[in-house]
Amino acid sequence: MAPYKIVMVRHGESEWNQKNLFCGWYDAKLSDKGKQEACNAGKALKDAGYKFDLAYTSMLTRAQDTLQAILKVLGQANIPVEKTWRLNERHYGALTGLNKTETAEKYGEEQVTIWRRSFDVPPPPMETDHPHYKAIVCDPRYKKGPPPDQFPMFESLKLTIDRTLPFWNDTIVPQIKAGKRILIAAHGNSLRGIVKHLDQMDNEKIMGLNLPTGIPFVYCLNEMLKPTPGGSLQFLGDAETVKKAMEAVANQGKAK
Ligand code: DG2
Repeated sequence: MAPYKIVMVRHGESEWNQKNLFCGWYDAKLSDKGKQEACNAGKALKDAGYKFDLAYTSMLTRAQDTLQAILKVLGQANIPVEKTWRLNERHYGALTGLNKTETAEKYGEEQVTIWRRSFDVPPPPMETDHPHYKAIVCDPRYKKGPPPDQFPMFESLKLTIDRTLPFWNDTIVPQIKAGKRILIAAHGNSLRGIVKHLDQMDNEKIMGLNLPTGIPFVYCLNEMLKPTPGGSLQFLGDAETVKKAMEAVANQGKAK
């Protein structure tokens, strides 16, 4: 048996996922479907016998509400939860609030795929006159971090990984090694960064990974915290449903 196991989940569908808008650091709420997905994730974990000692999530409501819904179903609403901006979604810069299909129609599907899935090409920066600039930058939840000189105005996957991995290495890894059973509720791209790291995926391969909303996935790790054979990215859901959900995420950036 693998010595360590960790469970991660992308939040349930948000109201902005539903409208197909680039969301990033905008604090969209869960849609009704997303709330149901979060409860279903809790049921799937309960049926599989999971219990947790600790949970981690981002500063964003959609991930926090997903986590709470899951913990409620598990009867574990009181376990310690740490929230950090380091698990936030990647910052989508100037694209924040734009419709993904309309953006593909305007700039081309190829450009949108580069913005959504390339490793190190960032979206254009969010300028101070962007309609959501103030709501994000002046949000009191960020008083304790990131420091003003590190507050992102855009992020590629690479930049997202650069701020997520220190938290993984310095905070989560010691708890895994201490034998704590951990659940992380976060976002499509902050989790893609962790998956890339764990599976040592190259920059090309990570482009093809689209994480579905609200379907928990498990990693079984050895003493070196490397995935055991067959222990990578095991979704708690039937293979066909997961495949379709992943394809649907990939297709969000297609023109009509
Ligand atoms: C989505 C991911 O983030 O979008 O920011 O629009 O996981 O918080 O819903 P999430 C967003 P894509 O990278 O899949 O376009």
